[in-house]
Order: sequence, then structure tokens, then C-alpha cells
Amino acid sequence: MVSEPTREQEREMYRCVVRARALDVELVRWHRQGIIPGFPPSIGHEATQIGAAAGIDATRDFVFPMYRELGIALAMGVDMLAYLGNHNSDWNGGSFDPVASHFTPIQSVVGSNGPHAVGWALGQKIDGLDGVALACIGDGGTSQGDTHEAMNFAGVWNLPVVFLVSNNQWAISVPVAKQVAGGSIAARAAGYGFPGLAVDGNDVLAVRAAVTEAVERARRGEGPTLIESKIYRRGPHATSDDPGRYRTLDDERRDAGEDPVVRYRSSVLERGVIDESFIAEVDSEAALWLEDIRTYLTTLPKRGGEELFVNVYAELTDDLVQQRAAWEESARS
Ligand SMILES: Cc1ncc(C[n+]2csc(CCOP(=O)(O)OP(=O)(O)O)c2C)c(N)n1
Ligand SMILES: [Mg+2]
Repeated sequence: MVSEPTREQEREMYRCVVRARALDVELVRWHRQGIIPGFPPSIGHEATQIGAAAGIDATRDFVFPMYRELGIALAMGVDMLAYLGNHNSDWNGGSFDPVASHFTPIQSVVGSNGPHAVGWALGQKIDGLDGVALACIGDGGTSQGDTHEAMNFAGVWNLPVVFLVSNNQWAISVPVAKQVAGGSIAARAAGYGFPGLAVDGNDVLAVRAAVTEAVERARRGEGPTLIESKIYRRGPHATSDDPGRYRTLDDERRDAGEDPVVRYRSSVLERGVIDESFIAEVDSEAALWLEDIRTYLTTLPKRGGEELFVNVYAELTDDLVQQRAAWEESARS
């Protein structure tokens, strides 16, 4: 049985849920103001992400995110300025330190982080260490061959991996019913020889309990678990997307379910874990925190375009040599 969170832990989870939502909302605005080049908001993912972060040990375990795990990074105590500094320019460099953070750079090649997590977990096993890899995958990502290979080898080698599938019901414009045959992602775990379960991903405590149990199991050497967290992507896929082209507001009202932030606020309020003055304190601290992040992002130096051509190949291909010449030409004009 997973132990209940303490009052302090719940207050901290509430703080993170509020900050994750507030930061997401601001980041969309900052994109519209030209401060960041693009962003995939996690609106609707907050309970899953804060609950999942509460289930891991940020000093031992390692998270392999996709591009939509801002709340996990936040709740793990990742340096958010450095993390968001990457979004300002290239998403993958800057001062963000993945090793110190136990959180890899965001991964936009859908499905590729599964094998990374499995490789890291194999390393833990070979080295006799007890870290657990948390692989974050979307419903769309489960269609990728990489995800199959990752789950298969995690099962074959009995590795310490928790596959957290955030089933937000959409892969950009493709609804889950159009790419998950059989209706259950959790059920697929049976084919890989490890447990799979579905949780209400709008419930912070349910996700925390599921991830804690899966992590404990992996740490005992009992192998992987697949957790399908059922949520709804309440925002656009990314700042470049217009959901109005493939779903209506009526669809959203019908399918979105309860807002996880509102739900957790009611839950902690009703149980007396927080009161109105704590809510106000968290909100005003969040506002100051956002102002600091905005100041930091707006004062970051611009990155040089020539960085596009370094750290990819030891020697540039002919195509890239031509592209670099074209870029230099346009930069001069
Ligand atoms: C290998 C690969 N194929 C296609 C894409 C384009 N793409 C970016 S996000 C995305 C949908 C992913 O959906 P899902 O896994 O459900 O994650 P979500 O965006 O809903 O969080 C696709 C197809 C990509 N980035 N990588
Ligand atoms: Mg999805």
C-alpha cells in the first residue's frame, strides 16, 4: 500500500499544480508577444504531471520527457529558468543541465524517448544501481515502432522503467480512436509481460499512488509497469496549432471532463489541507515568479543562427554546406 501524502506534501503539490497552469497560460501569451518561438502547452496535464513527479525520487530516478512535461520538471525542482531559456532559442542547449536535473532535454521525435529510457535503465541494472526511468509517452506515441521496441526490451530484460502514457485523446488532429485499436493502451502491457493499468489522470492523488507503486516495484527488481493516464488536451497541440480546424467547442465541452486544477483545489480545500488565505498566497507568489521568468526570457541574448550548423555532424554534408552558405548570404543582406 502506498502511504498517503502528508499535509505539507499536498500543499506543495497544490502549489505546483497552480504554477504549472499559470506558467502554461503565460507561455502562450509570451509566444503571442514574440518572447518565445513556440510552445506545446500542458493545459489539462497538470494532475498527471504533478502526481507523477510526486511518485519518483528526483535524486535517483531519471525522467525521459516528450515535449509536454513542463509540470514534471517544475515539480522535480528542475531549474525552470535554464529549462525555459532553451525554449527561447533552441530547446536543447543553453545552461540547462539534464544530468544534474535528472530530466533529459525535451524530445520532439515522437516515440524516441522510450528507447532512451530503456537504455538508461539497462545501465542502472548493469551498474547495480537502483534508479528507475520514467518514460513519458503520448497516446499518439504508442503507435510508433520505437515504443514497441522499448516496451518489448524493457519486458525481456525486466528493467526498472515506468512507461507513463498521457492519453490526452489527441495526437495533434488525430483522435485516439483513430489510432488505438481495441480502445485500451494499458491492455497492451500484457503482450510485453508486465502489468498495465489505467488511471484517472485528472486526479493528482490517483496518479501519485500509481506511479509510486510502479516505481517501488521497479526498484525491487520486479520490472516495468505501463500506466495509461486518461486526460484531455484542453489546449492546442502547440502555439502553431488551431484546434478549431478539427474539433468544435461543443466537442471540447463534452469531452474535456473536469479541469484537474479546479478539481484538486476543491479536493484540498474540502479536506482542510489548504484554506482561502493559502490559495491567495500561492497565487501572489506565482505572479511574482512569472514576472521573474518573463524578465529573464526577455533579457536573454539572441542566439546566433550559425549554431544551426554545429554539433550535428563532425563534417557537414554537401547539402548543409550549401545551406550554411545561403544562410550566411541572407544574414549579410
Ligand atoms: C517521429 C515523429 N513523427 C511525427 C511527428 C509529428 N508530431 C509531432 S507531435 C505529434 C503527435 C503526438 O501525439 P501524442 O503522442 O498523443 O502526444 P501529445 O502531443 O498529444 O501530447 C506528431 C505526429 C514527430 N514529431 N515525430
Ligand atoms: Mg496525445
